[in-house]
Amino acid sequence: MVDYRPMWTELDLDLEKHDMLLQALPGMYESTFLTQENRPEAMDYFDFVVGEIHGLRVKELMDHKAAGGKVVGLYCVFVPEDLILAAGAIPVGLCAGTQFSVPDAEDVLPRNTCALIKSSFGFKVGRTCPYVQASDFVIGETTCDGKKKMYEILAGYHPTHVMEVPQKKTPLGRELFLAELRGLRAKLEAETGMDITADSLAQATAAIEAKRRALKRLHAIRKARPVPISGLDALLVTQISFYDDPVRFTEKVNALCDELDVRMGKGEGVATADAPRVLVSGSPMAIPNWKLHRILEESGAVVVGEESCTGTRYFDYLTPENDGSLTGQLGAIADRQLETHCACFTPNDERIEDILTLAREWAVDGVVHYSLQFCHTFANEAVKVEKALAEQDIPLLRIETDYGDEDVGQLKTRVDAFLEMIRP
Ligand code: BJ8
Repeated sequence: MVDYRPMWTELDLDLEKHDMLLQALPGMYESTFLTQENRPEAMDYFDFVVGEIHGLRVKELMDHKAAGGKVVGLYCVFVPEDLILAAGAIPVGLCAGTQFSVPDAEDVLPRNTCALIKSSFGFKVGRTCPYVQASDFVIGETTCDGKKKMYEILAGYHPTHVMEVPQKKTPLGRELFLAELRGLRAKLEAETGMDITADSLAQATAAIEAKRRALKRLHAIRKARPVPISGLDALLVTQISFYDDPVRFTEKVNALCDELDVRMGKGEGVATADAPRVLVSGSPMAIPNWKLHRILEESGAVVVGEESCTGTRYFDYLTPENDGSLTGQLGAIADRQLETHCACFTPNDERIEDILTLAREWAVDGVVHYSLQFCHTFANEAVKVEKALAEQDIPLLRIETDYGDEDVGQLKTRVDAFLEMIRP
C-alpha cells in the first residue's frame, strides 16, 4: 500500500475530513458495483481506478506539475479538453457528485442550490478534493445561473477563469463562443508558457476524439438485447473518462468493448432479454452519483443509455472536418461544442430530437427524466420532453432528487410502479 498522506498534506487537504470521505467510498462502491452478477472482466481496470481515486491519478498529476506542467480543473463539457491538452496541461473533471461535501457548501451558498453546484463548491471550501487542490486554476462557464454565480464566489477561494457560453445556437452565439475559445487559448498560453500550435491542437483533438469514439462504441453495444453491460458500469466508465489519462482510458474502453463483442456473439447479457430497457435523460451524474441507476437496476430494469453530459452529450459529437489551420480547428471545436444540447440553451429542440432518436434506436421501454432539485433548466425542459414522448407513446417517469438518501424508499416505489407499467 502506497502512503499518499504526504501528498495529501502537500495539497493542503483537510486530512481528518478527507479520511471520513475515503472511508465511506469502498462500502458504497462494493454494495453498488461488486455485487452485480456476471460483470465483464475488463471492468477490473475501472474498479482499480476508483480504488485509487484519490491516490495514483492524483500522483500522476503531481508528477506532471513537478516536471513543470499545469493541471486545469473543469466542471462542464463545454470546456474543450483538447485546447487544454494542446497547451501541455492536463484537464481534469472535478468532483461534484456526493452529498458528503454539500454541508460545507451550505455554510456559504443558499441551500436551494442544485446538489451538483453545492457538492463541487463544498469540495473546495472543505478542502476534501485533491483534484481541485492540485489544479493551477479552474475553468468555469456561464451555463446556468447557479453555476455562474457560484464561480464568482469560488474565485475568492481558487484561481478561476470563466468562459462565456451563448444561450442561443445562432451565428452570433457561435461568434461569441469562438471569441471565448480564443480568449481561453491566450489564457492557457500565458499560464503554461507554451504556444498552442496547429500541430499540438490536432494531436490533442485526436486523443480526445479517440476517447469519444471508444465511448460511442460502448454506447452502441448497449443496443444489444440482452445487453452485455449494466447501466451502472457504463455510467461509471463515462464518469471516469473525465479524470483518467485519455490515451490509457481509450485503450481500456476498447478492451472492454472487445470483451462485450464476444459476449454479444454468444448472446450473453447482464439481464434477461425481457428486462425493461430504460433511457435516463437529464442532469449529469458526476462520480459517485449512482443513486438512480442503482435503484433502477436493483428493481429489475437495465439502463441502456444516458442522454446526459455523463453520457451522449459528452461523446456523441465529433469534430467536423476542417482545413487543419489553427483558425480552422478552433472553428471546428466551436461547432462541436455547440452541439452539446444542454438545457441552458433556448430553444433546445435538438435535445428532444436526440431523446426520441435514442428511445427508438436503443429500443427502450421507457424514459426516466432526471433533474436535480433546484435545476430549473432541466426541470422546465422536462415539460417539453414529456409532451414529445407522449406524442410517440413512449412512457416517461419524471424524477427530481438530490444526492441525499432520504427519498430512496419513495423513489423505489415510484420506479417499481413505472417498471410494472412498461415491462415488455
Ligand atoms: S453542458 S448540463 S455539464 S451546464 S444540474 S449545475 S444545469 S442547476 S450541470 Fe451541465 Fe455543462 Fe449543461 Fe452539461 Fe446548473 Fe442544472 Fe445544476 Fe447543472
